[in-house]
Amino acid sequence: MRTIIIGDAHGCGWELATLLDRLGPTADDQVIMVGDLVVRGPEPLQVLRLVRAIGARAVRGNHEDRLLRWRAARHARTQGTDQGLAASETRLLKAKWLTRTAEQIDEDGWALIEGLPLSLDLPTHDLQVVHAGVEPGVPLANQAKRTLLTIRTIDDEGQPSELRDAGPLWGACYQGPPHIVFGHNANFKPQLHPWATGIDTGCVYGGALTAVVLQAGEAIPEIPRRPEAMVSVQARKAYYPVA
Ligand SMILES: [Mn+2]
Repeated sequence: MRTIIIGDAHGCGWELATLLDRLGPTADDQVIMVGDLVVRGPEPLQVLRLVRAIGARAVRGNHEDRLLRWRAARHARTQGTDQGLAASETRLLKAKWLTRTAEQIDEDGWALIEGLPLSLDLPTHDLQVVHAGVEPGVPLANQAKRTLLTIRTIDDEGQPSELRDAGPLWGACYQGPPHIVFGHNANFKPQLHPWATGIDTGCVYGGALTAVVLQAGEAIPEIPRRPEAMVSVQARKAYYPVA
């Protein structure tokens, strides 16, 4: 029985299908996604259908969060109650990629997205999965939702930041247990810290889709010593420009 944790798919249906083909998960394996299943890539519906078909679990990414807010804003507009919405919410309806994705999602896809938790606990591996990360020193139950969905670094005042260059990576400042597996901060190389492992290797930007593969009861290994614990599929192309 393996645990397979997969990075940010961002609507890259071909890459996800190829990675799953290569890993061949059976009914005994559990597959977990780190969020940002969709948006920006070409095949959101295919990704959602694959996730459902293999019974994968996932955490909510900031893009799923935006999709749910988009849907609430669209609903309010349809009902004529959008005057009560904050400008930030109605602005979502003008976001091109978000809208393009949202309009393709079917009822089953919305049900899946609605049900995504902010974190998943994998006690047999002594690890937790969140989309972006955690604020070091704060218990998981007390983490701000915004932090779980968007943190990248720790700024000069010791506060969580969404920015890439506000200060050190949060994972470099964090001490477990538990180990945290996360995505969000895309880079063509995985982030390997003593207590945190980042696996968003930028598939939608032309990088790769990466999975961590753990055997039953295994903690996250030191990847450089056991490279076969990480499996990647190169993206066929860059579907979205690097910011
Ligand atoms: Mn993200």
